Amino acid sequence: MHPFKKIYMINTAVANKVKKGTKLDKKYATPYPKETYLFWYESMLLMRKFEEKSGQLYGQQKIKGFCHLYNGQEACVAGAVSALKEGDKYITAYRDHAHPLALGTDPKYIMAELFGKATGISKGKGGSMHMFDKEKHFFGGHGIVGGQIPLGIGIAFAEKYKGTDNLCMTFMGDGAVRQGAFHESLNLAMLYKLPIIFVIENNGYAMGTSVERSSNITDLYKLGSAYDMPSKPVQAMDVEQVHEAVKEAAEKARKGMPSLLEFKTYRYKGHSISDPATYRNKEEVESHRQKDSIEAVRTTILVKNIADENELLEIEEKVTQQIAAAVTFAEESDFPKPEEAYQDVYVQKDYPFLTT
Ligand SMILES: Cc1ncc(C[n+]2csc(CCOP(=O)(O)OP(=O)(O)O)c2C)c(N)n1
Ligand SMILES: [Mg+2]
Repeated sequence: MHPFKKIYMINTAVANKVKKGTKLDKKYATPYPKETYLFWYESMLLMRKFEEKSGQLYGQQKIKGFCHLYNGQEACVAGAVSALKEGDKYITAYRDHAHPLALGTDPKYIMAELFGKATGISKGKGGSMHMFDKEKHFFGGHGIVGGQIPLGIGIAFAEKYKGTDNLCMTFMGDGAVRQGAFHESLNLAMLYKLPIIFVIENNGYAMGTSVERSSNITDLYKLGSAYDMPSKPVQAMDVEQVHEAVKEAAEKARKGMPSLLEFKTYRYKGHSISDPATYRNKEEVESHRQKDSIEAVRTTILVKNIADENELLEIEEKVTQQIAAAVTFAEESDFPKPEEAYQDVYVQKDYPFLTT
């Protein structure tokens, strides 16, 4: 379909230069397969459109309860998934729709969960904040700020104990680093040399509180230095930079060295759907939208002739259809039966301290 056998990566800044007619300097070219670019474009577009639809459905009261959208942060997950392998584990907080989408969970199960339907990925009993997918190695979906961090080191410990070469990606927000559990987990991860990558998705705010208002150190990756943990900031509106940073950290993790990555990102919507976001102005949001990761990867694909408009259009249509099918599936599914409330409370049926 396209003239190149070898595909070259260029970063967003370079793509913009080319757009303006400036000749591309060879030093910026880095090889990546076409599939990677198309994976980024498709998965990020799916996340974006899925979330936009969820927002609309919330307005129609089809989706109720808490609902935190990920718009703007898509590159954080897409770049991580493309850099890792089958068997690696993932865990995050409550802003959790995008992670299973990138891992290949059928959107219909995620949409059904948002509707609270029995066919949902957590049987309609978790809702927006509690997505799980065992097959895709996605361990949720956690509502307690920072609560997933010690669980992440537990998962990483299990991998080490079993002697696999899998790692655990442990995502958290900037607000979570103020929890003691974050520091305890970093310490233990280094002490036990666990295969883990801690990712702070620093979107600038914990609800309405900016990082500047709550943190003496605003470059949050620096917190890792107290534990001698390899730590660095990543411009996470750029999916290629995310991919590179995760790839490098994964090599370390598989050799038993944890990392802390601070993804500098931004959420376009409020903290949750009910947040009017009066703590920031339109100009601020707009300045981040200018760096939109989906637009950037689209530009790169076209400018470098990695794929043409028609191929991208096919992807866009596929995404639209997937989302329409997901909504129909969710609408047509039943709510869980009341007795379901007593099921799945404990996974281990013979747990020794259970009384009947
Ligand atoms: C232990 C705990 N304290 C407070 C809350 C209320 N709360 C929910 S989200 C949130 C902000 C967290 O922000 P951040 O970690 O930056 O994640 P983001 O929402 O930006 O993704 C707070 C304080 C909570 N869920 N858990
Ligand atoms: Mg935040």
